[in-house]
Amino acid sequence: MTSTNTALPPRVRVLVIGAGFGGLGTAIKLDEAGQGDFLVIDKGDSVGGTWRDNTYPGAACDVPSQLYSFSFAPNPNWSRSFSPQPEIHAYLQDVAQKSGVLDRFRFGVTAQDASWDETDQVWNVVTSAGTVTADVVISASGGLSEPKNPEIDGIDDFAGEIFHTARWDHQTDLSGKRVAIIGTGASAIQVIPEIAKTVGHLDVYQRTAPWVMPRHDRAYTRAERLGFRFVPFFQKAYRTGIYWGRETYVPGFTRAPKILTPARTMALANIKKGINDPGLQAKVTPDFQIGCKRILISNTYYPALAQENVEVITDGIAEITPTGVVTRDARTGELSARDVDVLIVATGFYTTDQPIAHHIKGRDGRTLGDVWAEHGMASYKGTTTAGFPNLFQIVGANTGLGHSSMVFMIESQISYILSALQQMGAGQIAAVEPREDVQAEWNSDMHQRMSRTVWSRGGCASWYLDEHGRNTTLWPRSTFAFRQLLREFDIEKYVVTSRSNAPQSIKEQVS
Ligand code: N01
Repeated sequence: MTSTNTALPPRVRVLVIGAGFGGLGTAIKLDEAGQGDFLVIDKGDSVGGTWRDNTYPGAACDVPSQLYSFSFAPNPNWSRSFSPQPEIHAYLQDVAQKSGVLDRFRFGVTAQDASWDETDQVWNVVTSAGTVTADVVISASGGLSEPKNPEIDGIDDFAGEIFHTARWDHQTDLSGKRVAIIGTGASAIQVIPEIAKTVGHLDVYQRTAPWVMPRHDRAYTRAERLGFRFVPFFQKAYRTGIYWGRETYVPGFTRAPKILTPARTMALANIKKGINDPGLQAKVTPDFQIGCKRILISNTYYPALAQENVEVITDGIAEITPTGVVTRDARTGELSARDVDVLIVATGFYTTDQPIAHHIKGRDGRTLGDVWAEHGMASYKGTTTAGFPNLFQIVGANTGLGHSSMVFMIESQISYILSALQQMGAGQIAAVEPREDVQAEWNSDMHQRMSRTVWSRGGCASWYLDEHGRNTTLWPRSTFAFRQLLREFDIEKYVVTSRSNAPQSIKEQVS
């Protein structure tokens, strides 16, 4: 799906960065609303974002695709309850083709620097293929797009093959090799059962044991698939059922972790079912409250760890040498070295310090990264940020979920942004940015709510928390509350610059 026409228009009304669920959904809805003057750029070679990039063996979604898909583009062809990555990527490519918006997508183009021009009230965005000027920038680059490599002494000197799960090297044949994987998060627990089938030996470096529940995955029956295709409302009812089922987790995460006790019981039973050895059972039993980190789902992870050719190593990694990994026993300090041919890092993504934030300069010339370095990511409704006029972020601060579909959140944000653009267009408005007091109040509410959650009180460290220990990634309420709050653009909460005043930068507040 590489765009053949790579020349960028120098001027557009809306520039969208990223062509994953967020960027593609935005483009389709802009087009539908008659706001066709937009450009979408993406550094990859097709739509899909994280579902294009994460091609590791076993990659699949842990939210059923009936819900993890656009509400406006249902797909009767999902093969299973939890779709594998290739199906999700193919779905997004299909939706993109059918929507007729791809002529405004440019692939292989990286946004390098975006700066707000206060005089002309526009964004100037320097990309790898030239500069684009836009009234509005929508950053949809995703919260899980920049792989994070571990900072371990000697890692750069490893002489074998080394790669991150999100940049899987399909040229490397793992058959019969000595392989090590660092990390036991959502990506690792999907990779491990797949590669354990063929590698000679697998060392699994576990820093923290995750909670892993059974995965109720199955192929859809022929009757179900026919129903999805031909029976009106069947698929919609199915989707609605999944949505509300998932939503019942929210009180357990946000207020009363005791509600998650049955999940804990199921996860403990999952360990016993998959592993007989009491020593290994103890090693993989988490020591924090379930829900504090993302709850994982797998039926094959524990049986894979119990295989003869797999070893779980819980000693901390002291260093990586050109030939392997050296660990240190926490009690005795004794070092042990294990040689490997291939090292896989499954160590997650930059979430609270997203690299793109360091390339977006606001009204006073500071980058989002500079502003957020002081107190952590902060925005209004996870979408707009004081000091950054006409910048909208999809999957911004405190919009992530641990229990349900991010596509639901993304669609809520798209409708909010669309409402903003409509109001700006109708009122001849040059620029909007949230009032500082409004943003401060929003974030204070977020963090007050956060203090009661299992993510803050569950006794774990996680990628949800930033370097200040604040949870700036997750949404601490129901997803329908989010949808309700973003139903319409609340312009009264914004500093508004009218077009006639724009050159003098005179701001007037509409109340
Ligand atoms: O990354 P992670 P991920 N030395 O950050 C360990 C989504 N996702 O790519 O727990 C040793 O969860 C780290 O250890 P610890 C989903 O939202 C969804 O797996 O920090 N170990 C952890 O075990 C998910 O949450 C799906 O102690 C180090 C692991 O690396 C998010 O992506 C599938 C280390 C990182 O786990 C990220 O998942 C995949 C170090 N220096 C991903 N640094 C599905 O829908 C880190 N670790 C199924």
